Amino acid sequence: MTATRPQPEAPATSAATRVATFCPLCVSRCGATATVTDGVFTALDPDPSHPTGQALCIKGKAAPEIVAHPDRLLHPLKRTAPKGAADPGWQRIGWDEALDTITERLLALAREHGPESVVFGSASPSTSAMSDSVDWVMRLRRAFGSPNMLAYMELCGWGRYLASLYTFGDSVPGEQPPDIDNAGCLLFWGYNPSVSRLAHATSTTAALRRGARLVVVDPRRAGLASKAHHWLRVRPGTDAALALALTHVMIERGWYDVDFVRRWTNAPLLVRTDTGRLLRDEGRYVAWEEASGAPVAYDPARGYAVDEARLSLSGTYDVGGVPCRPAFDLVTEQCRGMAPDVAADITGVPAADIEATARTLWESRPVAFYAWSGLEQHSNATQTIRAVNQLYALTGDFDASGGNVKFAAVPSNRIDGRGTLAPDQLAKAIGVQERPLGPARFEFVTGEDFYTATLDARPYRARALVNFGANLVMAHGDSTRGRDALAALDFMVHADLFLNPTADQADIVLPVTSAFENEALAIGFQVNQEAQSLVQLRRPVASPRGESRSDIRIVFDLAVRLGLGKQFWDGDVDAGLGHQLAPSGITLDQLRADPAGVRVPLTTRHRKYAELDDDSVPRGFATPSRKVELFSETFADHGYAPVAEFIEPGTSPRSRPDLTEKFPLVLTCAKSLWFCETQHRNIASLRGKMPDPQVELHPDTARERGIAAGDWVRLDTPHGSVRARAKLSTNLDPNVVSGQHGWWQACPDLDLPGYPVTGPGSANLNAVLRQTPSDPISGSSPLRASVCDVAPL
Ligand SMILES: Nc1nc2c(c(=O)[nH]1)N[C@H]1C(S)=C(S)[C@@H](COP(=O)(O)OP(=O)(O)OC[C@H]3O[C@@H](n4cnc5c(=O)[nH]c(N)nc54)[C@H](O)[C@@H]3O)O[C@H]1N2
Ligand SMILES: Nc1nc2c(c(=O)[nH]1)N[C@H]1C(S)=C(S)[C@@H](COP(=O)(O)OP(=O)(O)OC[C@H]3O[C@@H](n4cnc5c(=O)[nH]c(N)nc54)[C@H](O)[C@@H]3O)O[C@H]1N2
Ligand code: SF4
Ligand SMILES: [Mo]
Repeated sequence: MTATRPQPEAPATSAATRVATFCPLCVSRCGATATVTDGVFTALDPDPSHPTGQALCIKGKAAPEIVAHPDRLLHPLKRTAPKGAADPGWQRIGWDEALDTITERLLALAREHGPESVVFGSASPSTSAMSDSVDWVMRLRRAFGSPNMLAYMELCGWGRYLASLYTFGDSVPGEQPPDIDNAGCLLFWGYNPSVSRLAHATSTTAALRRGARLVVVDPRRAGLASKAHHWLRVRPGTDAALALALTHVMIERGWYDVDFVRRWTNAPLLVRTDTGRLLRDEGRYVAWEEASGAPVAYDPARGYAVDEARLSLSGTYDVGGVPCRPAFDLVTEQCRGMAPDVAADITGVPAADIEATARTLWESRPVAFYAWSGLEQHSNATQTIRAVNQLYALTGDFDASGGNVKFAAVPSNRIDGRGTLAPDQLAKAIGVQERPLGPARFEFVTGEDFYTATLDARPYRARALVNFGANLVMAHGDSTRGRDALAALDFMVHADLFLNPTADQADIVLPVTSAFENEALAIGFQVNQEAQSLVQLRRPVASPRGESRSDIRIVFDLAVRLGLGKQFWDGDVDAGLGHQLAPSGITLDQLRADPAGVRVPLTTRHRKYAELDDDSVPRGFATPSRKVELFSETFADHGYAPVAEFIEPGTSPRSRPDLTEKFPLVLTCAKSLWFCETQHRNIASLRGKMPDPQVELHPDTARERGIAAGDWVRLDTPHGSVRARAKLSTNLDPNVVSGQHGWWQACPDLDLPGYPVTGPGSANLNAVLRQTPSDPISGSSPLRASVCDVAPL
């Protein structure tokens, strides 16, 4: 079918050429070899000589089909019908008209309402080639003056990048990934790399072969869970209870690195029992020295005056008439309240499994962990992530070989403009008033806050969106509200390879090249030291379809028109990339001459927190106390629990018994192997593998409802119904159901239908999920723990 399609124009070559490259379609960024036959990009294969090239998934192999797809956007478009109309009445326009219109509208809005009224959006770099260019979009946003970036930070970046800052002062596991090659035990918590990050899955399989242990915490026995030494089938959204119970066992049995806890966490610091705050003595923190029975001051810039081994971790001590307890005593107490039998009742994980897993974690150190979407999309996300981070801190394996390691990086210049926005602009970030520690503090706006700003002018009206690919309407909960919000904007630009339900609300649509038609720079591939040491410039292996342009080209051109050329090398992309590369000593010419990339010899340094600073004091951690903060005074300052706690999900059978009669089942979701998020249902070789939306449920649950495997069913939530086909899975808890989001697109090649975004016949899970009640700290949406029922259709 695909062979008969018109093929893109391509550079003239005589026969099959093979070009070293990498696939940027998802976070894995697998090393690959592209085949170009008679000028046409025909195949993508794994390149085992590349540090992420052991395997390619089926989506990567379908890359030529994606590039050549007849639905690709080929020209800039402008809408001619009013917003909200069923047909936007797209009319082809030229690039000059498109860019001029955008420039004129954005400048007018900035003049009249401030640059903050313009929000910039991006598809997640984990599910698109926006990893090539998202930093440039950030630079443009900041140069323009807007503190508002809409990029799913609250749905899958928060825990990995930002929430962990409050415990470790570092982005763990985002920028400090598991050292899978050297780990004794891998802990995957709400993470299924077999689907979501192939490079991690292949190295985990190798680690298992050499005898590493694997612990998987997941309501579904998916991917590597079937090979795990412990698979903990947690009830969705109760992971904090499980983490606290595991920590309890570790503390009770002494299965934790007490030396690390004393020296490198703030566990010894005294907490006043009267105020619940850390005790201060002339501004310094205070701990208790066991032997002398006296308080000891702790100054982050100088350390303790005594050896940390002497510091007390439990008990109550009188300091100047105030009873005080070491922070660790509070942690211990919090965990004691979640003993395995208590946690078993909440989480559904048998107490014996909790005990056994704690033992495995201790006995097969070093432990390396990854936690992702399973923990992110919850009303209790931040405290859950704190609880998992706390557990990890107790292993003592932070930045140790085989733990979570910050591998050495090739030196480069930051290009995202971080730190350039003035404080008064930062203070206008949408959501920062309500959640001062949340994503808005880091210039990310949540979906819900963006919709509120647009529809209700709170805290002010968001008037424009400059959107690079993101399919907001399908990706955030409450698609109807999303569509209304976009329709309410004064102006919207959408840059993409394909139209989607979000683009339908745009004023101007810009056609973007696929990753295989443009050049892109990758400095490091993250997963291990070898990968981090590779610098590669992906070469185009096909000519741009139609008039499409790369995201970077669009950013640079817009910047120049907006009068921001100075920050963008007057539109010279090569000069920008050269600036980014400069500290590495590598040039663009060098990279163009060798598409396989340049490997920079780098050595991993471990336990960098123990390295001494200029004053001969250990560098420690980038937190206020310079220690791993098991007790977060920052949280206490904002009225949040300073020690990790479990909170029942906001919409669950326990928190909402009023809903149980109609919606007795717990609903969660997971990604699909065959598609990235809401994309790729139009690609025949992928859709053929998974023709219909699916919902997984237990055979008993199905039988009780008269549902057989493969039946079309109705998935009912308190917010409506959507359709899917039943997949029966004996491994699921009979009370838990797992759905899929992202179904809207048709595949005419296979005669397979699309689905309405909302209303009758819809298969869009997010039409019947909501963004609230959200996590009070981050605004994370509860997409992974809510209630539902299933009925035959
Ligand atoms: N219920 C539920 N909802 C979820 C999730 C879930 O697990 N359950 N997951 C959430 C998560 S983790 C995320 S990250 C979001 C994902 O949401 P998005 O980041 O919006 O990702 P996609 O839905 O894949 O849509 C990506 C869009 O970008 C376009 N695109 C692809 N590559 C490029 C490129 O290089 N440049 C440009 N300009 N456009 C490109 C695609 O054609 C597509 O239209 O969804 C969230 N929504
Ligand atoms: N093939 C493919 N790859 C992708 C993507 C894709 O759409 N398709 N999307 C990309 C993006 S944007 C992201 S963010 C990553 C995400 O990568 P992952 O986080 O691995 O993705 P998920 O499958 O959504 O979630 C992981 C696991 O969490 C489990 N889970 C669900 N609820 C809970 C819970 O309450 N607790 C726990 N412990 N686990 C739970 C699910 O059953 C699932 O197996 O993948 C990226 N890679
Ligand atoms: S896992 Fe698949 S889609 Fe993702 S980068 Fe690798 S080949 Fe591409
Ligand atoms: Mo994501």
